[in-house]
Amino acid sequence: MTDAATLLVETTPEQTDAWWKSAVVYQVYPRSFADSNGDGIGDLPGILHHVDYLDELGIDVVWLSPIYASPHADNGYDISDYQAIDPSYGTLDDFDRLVAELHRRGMKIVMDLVVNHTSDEHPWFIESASGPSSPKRDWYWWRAPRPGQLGGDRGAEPTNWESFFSGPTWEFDKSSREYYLHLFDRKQPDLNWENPEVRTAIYSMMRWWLDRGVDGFRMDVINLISKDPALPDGEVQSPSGLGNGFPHFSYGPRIHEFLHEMHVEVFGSRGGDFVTVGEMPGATVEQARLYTDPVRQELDMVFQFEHVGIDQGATKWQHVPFDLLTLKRSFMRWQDGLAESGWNSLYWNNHDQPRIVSRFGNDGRYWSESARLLAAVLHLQRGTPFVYQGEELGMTNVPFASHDDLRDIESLNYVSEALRDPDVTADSTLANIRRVGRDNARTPMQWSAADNAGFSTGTPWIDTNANYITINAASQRGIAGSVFEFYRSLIQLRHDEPAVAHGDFRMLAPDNPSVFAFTRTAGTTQLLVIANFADAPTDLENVEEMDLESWSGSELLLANYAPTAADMLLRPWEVRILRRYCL
Ligand code: TEU
Ligand code: CA
Repeated sequence: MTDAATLLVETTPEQTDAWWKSAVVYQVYPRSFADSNGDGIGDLPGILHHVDYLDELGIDVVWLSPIYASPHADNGYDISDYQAIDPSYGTLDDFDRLVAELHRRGMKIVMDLVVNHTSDEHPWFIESASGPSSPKRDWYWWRAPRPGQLGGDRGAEPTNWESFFSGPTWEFDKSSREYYLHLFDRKQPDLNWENPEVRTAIYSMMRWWLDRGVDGFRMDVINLISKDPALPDGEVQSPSGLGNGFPHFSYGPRIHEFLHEMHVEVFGSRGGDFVTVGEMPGATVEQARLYTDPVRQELDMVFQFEHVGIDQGATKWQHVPFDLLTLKRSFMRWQDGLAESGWNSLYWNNHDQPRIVSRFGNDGRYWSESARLLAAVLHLQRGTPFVYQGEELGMTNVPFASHDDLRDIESLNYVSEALRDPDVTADSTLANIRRVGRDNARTPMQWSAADNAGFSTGTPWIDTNANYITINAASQRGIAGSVFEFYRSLIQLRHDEPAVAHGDFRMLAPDNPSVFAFTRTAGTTQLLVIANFADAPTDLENVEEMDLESWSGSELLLANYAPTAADMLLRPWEVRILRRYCL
């Protein structure tokens, strides 16, 4: 394996205008996008069938959540064969056809790379678990019970860490009387990246997909691949009595070395125009600047979680009321922090987050206005926007009626763990899941008002959201003022107006509790975005820095209300995007 350091100096062109900086990415969650054979599960031919729709929306890149062979304990984020398509999604031929069709229309495809862990049904783990003398034993993290403790007992785990999916991060193996590490579910054992054989196998697998025409990777929890080999206990913070291992199993001592080595070994000699985005819960601005600094050849972008954590307490299940000032301060930190080097990803939604219009908007009286406002405020920032399937239609959270409606392992594990506490009621867990559960993002795509929202002719693996009758693609495509057409216009604006991709960002009225306003400036072109994050009108006369006088005569590029004379009054959830040229 090439010595990473030597390559660093040689090969780093300044990527000022890398293609992905003016691109928009669309995330497809294959299980819930479109079912072509009536088994109730979305699949690759279903995606191929809707490439027209993606083309019409104008997106540049399709990111596919995992489609690899998997026992689906975590809906594919538990992979048992990295180079096989799961039969429920189709075949490699189906995949090749989709890649060919996307490329024919000038779109690119990004695969989900899940290499912090595999499935426990992956041959690597089966061999590793075959016994302490297995040549692949060190491909995973096996450890003896805590000294003086009996294996299998609560408290005997090698560390006291709490899993992302509740409970301890160690599973006891009776045959070898050792534990293996799983930061997520027990069916997702963590790979040991300290072992160079593991890294070599992963890099060759990635090159195999690049050879098949893939244009890049979204890298799942890539911040967890380097851990503190000493495996120290974590501080006990949560009611479960388990410890917070995050400081010990994330952003470890070799993270930059591994990311650079991966870049060199996988992309180094290919010179192709690939894109990589690393999912990095907990990443700070300072860390992101390093990971996305093109000179370092690690990642192009990261997914940071700060803005999707502002309404959460110590755990995602504890609610903190939404506060616009906190949101604005977070975006300012990231916009200013990566202004000189590095690059932001921009997202409101993905398959792990609740629907934004229900979360930060108003999915009742101002459903359409707030969905479009949220889109504009995100897409006009400096960075690469990611649209999650259904977001462009304003899909909302789901009023799950009972726990039987749920499918997500994180939520189901949360319920069983929470109900160990007699003071916790089943209803309270359901209320929390209605608010932030991941199944909110995973109900079938709402194509039309037909049965099952036009998603399937069979019984969907998870029920549709009953509001598909009114919220669906068929009732929005080509309809002026629809959420779909608003997203299409935003994406067109990013393609047509360079200031959207490259303009300097400046927040206005940062201390105003209901107005989110900022400018983007590129040369003599300046854009102004003004948004009223409230059910009540806002009079801009009382908003500092809002001298709209100087914008009179400017061009109204996009808005979610018809313009009125009273332009100093922002109506509920009103957003306007203006352009002027400062000669
Ligand atoms: O998510 C990692 C991650 O951060 C999530 O666990 C997140 O914190 C949580 O879901 C928020 O509720 C990635 C994938 O996106 C997720 O779907 C997988 O379940 C997880 O990794 C394990 O692969
Ligand atoms: Ca199917």
